[in-house]
Formats: sequence, structure tokens, C-alpha cells
Amino acid sequence: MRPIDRRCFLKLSAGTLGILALPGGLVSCARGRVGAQGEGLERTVVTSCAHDCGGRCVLVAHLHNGTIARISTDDGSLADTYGVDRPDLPQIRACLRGRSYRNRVYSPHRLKYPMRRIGKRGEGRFVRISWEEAYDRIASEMVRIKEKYGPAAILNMAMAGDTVSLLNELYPFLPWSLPRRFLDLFGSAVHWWDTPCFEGLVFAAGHTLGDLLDGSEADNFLYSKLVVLWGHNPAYTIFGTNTPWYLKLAKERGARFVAVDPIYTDSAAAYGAEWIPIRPATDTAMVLAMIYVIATEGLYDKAFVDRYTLGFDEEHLPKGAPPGSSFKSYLLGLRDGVPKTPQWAESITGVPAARIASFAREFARTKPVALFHGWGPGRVPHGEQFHRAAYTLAVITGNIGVLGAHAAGVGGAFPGTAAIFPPTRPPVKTTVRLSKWADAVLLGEKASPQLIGNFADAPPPNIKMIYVTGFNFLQQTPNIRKNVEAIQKVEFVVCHEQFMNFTGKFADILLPVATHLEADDAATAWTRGHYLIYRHKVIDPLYESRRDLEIFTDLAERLGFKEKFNNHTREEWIKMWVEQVSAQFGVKIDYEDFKRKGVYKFHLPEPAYAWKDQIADPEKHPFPTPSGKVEIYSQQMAEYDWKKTKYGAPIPPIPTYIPPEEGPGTAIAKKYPLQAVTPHWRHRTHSTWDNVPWLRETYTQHVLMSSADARRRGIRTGDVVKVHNDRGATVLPAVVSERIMPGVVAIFEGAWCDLDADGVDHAGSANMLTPDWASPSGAYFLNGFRVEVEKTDLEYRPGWDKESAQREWMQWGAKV
Ligand SMILES: Nc1nc2c(c(=O)[nH]1)N[C@H]1C(S)=C(S)[C@@H](COP(=O)(O)OP(=O)(O)OC[C@H]3O[C@@H](n4cnc5c(=O)[nH]c(N)nc54)[C@H](O)[C@@H]3O)O[C@H]1N2
Ligand SMILES: Nc1nc2c(c(=O)[nH]1)N[C@H]1C(S)=C(S)[C@@H](COP(=O)(O)OP(=O)(O)OC[C@H]3O[C@@H](n4cnc5c(=O)[nH]c(N)nc54)[C@H](O)[C@@H]3O)O[C@H]1N2
Ligand code: SF4
Ligand SMILES: [Mo]
Repeated sequence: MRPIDRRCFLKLSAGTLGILALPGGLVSCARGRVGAQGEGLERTVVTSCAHDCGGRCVLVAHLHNGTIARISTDDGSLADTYGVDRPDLPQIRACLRGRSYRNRVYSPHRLKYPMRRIGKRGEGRFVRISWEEAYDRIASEMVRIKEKYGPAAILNMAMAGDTVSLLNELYPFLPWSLPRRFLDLFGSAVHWWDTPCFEGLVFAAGHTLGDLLDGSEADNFLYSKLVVLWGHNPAYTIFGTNTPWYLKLAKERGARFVAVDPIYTDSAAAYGAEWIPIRPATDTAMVLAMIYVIATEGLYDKAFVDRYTLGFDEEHLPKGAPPGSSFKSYLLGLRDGVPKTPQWAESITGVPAARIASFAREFARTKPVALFHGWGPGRVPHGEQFHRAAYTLAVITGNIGVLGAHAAGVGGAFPGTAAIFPPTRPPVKTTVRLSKWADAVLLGEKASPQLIGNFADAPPPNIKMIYVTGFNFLQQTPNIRKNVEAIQKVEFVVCHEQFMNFTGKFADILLPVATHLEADDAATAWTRGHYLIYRHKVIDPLYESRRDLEIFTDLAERLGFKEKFNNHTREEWIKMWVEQVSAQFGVKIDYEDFKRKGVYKFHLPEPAYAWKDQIADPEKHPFPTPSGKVEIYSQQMAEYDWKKTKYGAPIPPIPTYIPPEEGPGTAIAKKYPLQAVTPHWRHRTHSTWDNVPWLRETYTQHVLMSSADARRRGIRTGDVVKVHNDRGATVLPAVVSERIMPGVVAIFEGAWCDLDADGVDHAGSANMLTPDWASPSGAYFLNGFRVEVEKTDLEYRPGWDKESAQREWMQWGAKV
């Protein structure tokens, strides 16, 4: 790499003053910095990460003699604008996880060869076999299982290993994802439907606004006056590479921040947010009480309610809805005798009534408000009610379809998820809840469709094989002990992996997958950000590893459907996709130029924000709901024959507070007085990156607890504790801090599970404790369940910690 010379820098500075009139000289000089494909001994190659990390950033691999010597990121030069980093032309800069990727690629623990299990499932004893033997065994087992057990016998366990990648998408609910297409074309496939990410939101958005994809871009937030982080921590979870940066700029422009969260998060700290601590799984009550204040004090936007919504009050009920069934009647307690006042909400949420009322008034009087109702408070019993209520709050205050306002969904603006493969159709209608996969296996045909989330008129699943692709599902789905029991019951398990993770140990055939740095591909942003990344192959696949696309293609060839599965080279697919995106967005992306630079950035004349057309002209652009309006009351929900749907049980047609399972007053709450939340952690993406020594040096797994709760139990920061409930136990250090409210503890999800002979985990894996109970909507129960914490003599043994030389892990609390 050439050092940046001063002349180059001066030209750049001139250029930044008028970006559209960049001097030509800058272009070549800038490209000399991190050009996509340099020459010689030292060269740089542009790529990006591919995991489900919340962002999608530029990684620049610096190769020395063909080996990655270091990784840097976007500095603007890829778009011929070296050094420029402006709201309309932001750099796409990587976080620590991406920058540490060398550690992951060259880890000595990479899976190197295909392997066959020799020990018991879970023991982790394998022998090396050839790819031929592995393919033979997989193909013959698939054929045998399909012939014997039919089209609903193979469970597609694919997930977050690789997402928003053009040629390696794994998320199974996307019809162009690799494992889904592969199993559909083979003819035996059961796909799950409830994503742990945001299924409550999927239900709420679909039934309130009509679409989950809001299409908002982060520069919209520059215009927000009040930013509400309601269970949202973008300093960790990113939510579109530059979202945290735009929020910082919004702060600099004077926006006020409020965080409603049981934890005083790093986002709350970074943006100087006012913290409103709230008991987990009770947020719906607080939102209802805010709307009560806004409605009874006449603070809502009446014109907005009139023009765009259905069911807010009796006047706006759809035809056919019974009198008294409006949302306002419910708020006033006209039917149940319980007005949803701030006093009512205080007893449920722990938030003082006066604070709820004053926040409601501030919310209604400030415009525009960006309401980030995060996915964490939706990962609770009846989490869809929280999101339905939050949409209602945003809509009745006129905070939707307006610059700077935000009602939260799943971005997806330009150009959305990368897709080029033709979608397939599943061989049967049969489906299951991921949260209930273990019951589907353990109970077999005895499992009722309502329990496992199947349609009443679909054949029952008959799961005898599990096909795992990029999903550490045994520890990432709730109730690990039940999961471990269930996996012993199936006849065959195949797993595509990069490391011997907890799930891999239970595989019969374990296949080594090359990382995304080892093949050409392309990527779009994760939820927000308008750019494309050409993900160049940086190095050849290490050892005998292969990418998922090549593995599935080889297997499809053996099974006789290669032509349908994959009939183009990687480059041909990428080229076709670039043409498709160009046509879709009316831009001319020059393929060779994009390939050479590695990045294409869309230039938007103004920030994109959700529901603009619907608000500007609702007759021409109705909301995509059955009525064309925002459905606070959903006639569709009132009329569903719920037992026949995949939801299995009724959900009320208006946003409603339903007391959560394991809530106050329940028997379980007496036995286990603490509520636990299991949020996403900064230095991992779920369980990915947990084994990277550089990152390990900056943190340790811990349970975060308040000093009041710790003192009562004689616990100090650094003590090893056991966190347990009836479902299981996990051992890890405690960190005592005032940054979490009393009565609540937090264990960040994703630590690599390490079970002893008694089934106790010694590494702080959160799903030892989580219930596999499912809300009808599909909203998980990963936050707000009950636990107890006690000091223990059991050993904390986080396997990978031994590899890090040092760490600073007391960041959350002082040693007391
Ligand atoms: N660093 C990092 N980033 C990621 C990921 C990762 O693993 N690591 N994963 C990515 C993926 S796949 C997803 S789905 C998203 C997840 O994104 P989110 O679901 O938004 O992330 P969480 O950290 O689970 O939850 C956000 C906040 O909600 C709070 N919270 C939990 N329960 C409640 C509650 O009942 N009420 C309230 N008010 N707050 C609550 C938590 O304390 C936390 O601060 O993140 C993405 N980004
Ligand atoms: N308690 C609790 N549990 C949770 C959550 C929570 O909030 N609380 N969040 C849930 C959420 S939102 C999600 S999205 C899930 C995510 O759960 P997972 O999908 O299990 O995510 P990871 O743990 O990152 O595991 C992905 C695996 O894919 C592998 N991998 C990486 N790249 C590739 C590739 O290219 N090909 C293949 N074949 N494998 C690859 C990695 O090595 C890793 O083992 O976890 C859920 N679990
Ligand atoms: S946010 Fe995601 S894509 Fe960006 S560097 Fe971090 S891990 Fe990689
Ligand atoms: Mo997720």
C-alpha cells in the first residue's frame, strides 16, 4: 500500500468542498490508497463481513504474499472520495468484530476436513473422511429418509451464519435462501416460521401498517427532535452500519434522547439519554398509559387519526366491529372496568405514574419523534402487543410518514436484501415454530398443530433428519436441556460449520465451510444503508473447506437437480444481479467499475423515510392493510379462525395488555424473584466471534446485577455465581452495577455452552434458562423470565478465554 502523500491529501481537501466536482486527479490518487485489486507482493482487496451482526461494512484486506496481514475499512477512496465522511456520503466503516476477522479466518480451530461422528452424539468424537464419502452418505440418507418418512421429514435448521449475502443467504424464511431452495427442490422440507429476531414485530407491522419493511434510511434521524430508544441499543446492535453515527449527529443538532430499558445501556450513555428503567415484559402497559394521557387530554393529532387510521375510537371503528370495541373504549376501561391510567401502569411497570404522564405529554408535543421500539421488548410474552401499541402511539401523534419521524420496522430501503436465485415452493404446507422445534421432534405426531405452530389443515411434521446450515441452534434456541434431549431422537444430522461449536458436536456428518473471504459474492446493507459491496475473494478456501453454495451444488448434482439449483458461475449471478438492481432503481451501475472499486453508493436527493407516499396521498397510496388504513382495530384479526392459522390461539384485534407469563404474582415469581433479560452483546454476533482471542481480551461473559440484589445475596463483582431456574443452570462471574434496575439481571446471549455431566453449563450460556414457551404471534420469551442467582464453588470455564493474553473485563462495575 502506498502511504498517503501530502499532495494527494491537499487535492482531497479541495475536493471535499464540492464533492460533485471532484478533480480527476483525486480519483487515481485516492484509488492508490485502498484500490480494490492492487498488484504485486502487497495488495488490498475489498470485501465485507457476512454474519447477522446488525451492520454490513467495508473490510479491506491487506495481503502480504497472499496472506491477510491486516484489515482496514472504508476511507472514502472506494467511492473516489478519499477522506470524505458526510451525511450524504458516509463511509461504511467496520466495527471491532470486522477488523479482527483475521483472527477468525486463520484460527487454528477452523474445521478443516469433512468428518463423520464416531462417539455418541454430543461427545464431539469424529474421524476425517473425504468429501466423496460425506456426499455419498448425505445423499443416501436424504433419499432413504424421504422415501420412508415423506415430504415433511427434513427440518431446515438454517439461520444467522451468513445473511444479506447474494450467493450465500441462509435465513430460511427468505425464499431465495440456499438451504431452503436445496431442500424444496429435493422434495422433503419443513421450514420454521418464527424468527427469534423480531417475530412480534412481524405480526404487529403486518397487522397494523401492512408491511414490515419500512424503507427508512438513517439520515432521516438527523431531523428528529426526540429520539426514543425503547429497548434499543444501537451502540451494540448497530441496526445499519451508520445508524449510531447519524444518531450522534442528531444529538449534536440538539435532539433529546430518552431510553426506556431495564439497563442503562451504552447507547443511553453515549447519547446522554434520560433513562426510564422499566420492568421487562411490561412495556405494553406503559405505552397504553401514555396513549391514555394523550387521548384524554386531547393531545393527539385528530386530522391524522381521521385520515389514516381505523379503530382508534368508536367513531373510527370499521363496519362490523361491535360497539364498545374501539381502542379508546378499552383504554377508558369501558368494558373491563380498568382504565389504563398511569397509576395502573405504575403498578405493573415500576415506572412512576407522574413520569409516564409527563413523558406522554412531551411525546405528543414534540415533532418529529423517532420512536425506536426495539426488538428486545418484543422478545417477551405477547411482544406483538407492545409493537402494536407503539405503532399506535406513533401514528396518533402524527409521527409516521414525516421527515425525522420514525415508527420502526425493518429498514430495507436500497436495495433491500440481495436476491437473485429463483424462489422455490416447499413440498408441503407443513411448518413449525422454531421455538417449539424440540417438542415437534419429541412429541412427533402427538404434538398438536397449535402447540408447534403448524397449520391445522397441513400434514403433521415427521422430523427424522435435521439439516443445519450456519445455525448454532442447540444453544441459540430456548431451553438447551430440552434441545439436547430432542436431537438424540432424530436419525440423521448434517451440519455445515466453520468451527466445532456446541451444535456441531451433535452432528453425524460435519462439513467444513469456507468463510466468506474465500469466495466471490456481493452484499447489501443490513436493514439500513444505500450501497452495494462487491465481496471479492480474498484468499483461496483454507484446508479442504468449501462454501455452502458449492456444497449444495455438488449435492444437488448427485441428487439430480443441479440445473434447477445452480446453473451459473458466481460471476454470472453477480452480473445478473447488478443489472437487476440497476433496472429496479433506475440507475446505471457499471459492473466492471463496481467490481474494480468494490463499492457502489446510491446518491439520494433527500433522506428516504417510511410511509411518505401513504401520508402524502392515501387515496393513491393506501397502506397495504385490508382496509388501506393503519389498523389500530384489525377486522381481519377479529374474524380469523385462529385455531386453523399457524398462530393457533386468538390475539385481540386492538393493542391490549396481557399479563406476561412468569409475571408478578405468579407462583414461579415467588420461587424465582429475579427477572432476566438476555440481550445481544457488543463483541459477538450471537455465538459467532466468541472464540476470537482479540475480542475476548476486551470483555468477559457475566451476569449483570444491581447492587441491591447483589448485596442481599452476598455477591460482589468478580464472584462466580450460578444462575438457575427449573429449566437449567449456568455458571459465570457477576458484575455488580447501578446500570441495571433492581429486580432484573442480564446475561448477554451467545456464550459457547459447556455442559457438565449433570447438565449444568459452565460458560454463561443464556438459553440454559429461557422458556421454550411461545406467544401465539411467534414472539419469543427470551426477556422477562424468572431466575435466582447464588454464589457457587462451581468452576467457570469459558473455553476460549485461555487464548486471550489479557482482558479488561471490569468495565461495567468497579471491584467492590
Ligand atoms: N453486537 C451485536 N449486534 C447485533 C447482534 C449481535 O448478536 N451482536 N445481533 C443482530 C440481530 S440478529 C438482531 S435480531 C438484533 C437484535 O437487536 P435487539 O433485539 O434490539 O437487541 P437486544 O440487545 O436483544 O435488545 C435491545 C435492548 O432491549 C432491552 N430489553 C430487553 N427486554 C426488554 C423489555 O422487556 N423492555 C424494555 N423496554 N427493554 C428490554 C435490552 O436491555 C437491550 O438494551 O441485533 C443485531 N445486531
Ligand atoms: N437467549 C437468547 N437467545 C437468542 C437471542 C436472544 O436475544 N436471547 N437472539 C436470537 C436471534 S435474534 C438470533 S438471529 C439467533 C442467532 O443464532 P445463530 O443463527 O445460531 O447465530 P450464531 O450464533 O452467530 O451462529 C451462526 C453459526 O454460523 C456459522 N457460520 C458463519 N458463517 C457461516 C457460513 O458462511 N456458512 C455456514 N454454514 N456457517 C457459517 C458460525 O460459525 C456460527 O456457528 O439467536 C437467537 N438466540
Ligand atoms: S458491524 Fe457487522 S459488518 Fe460491520 S464490521 Fe462489525 S461485524 Fe462486520
Ligand atoms: Mo436476530
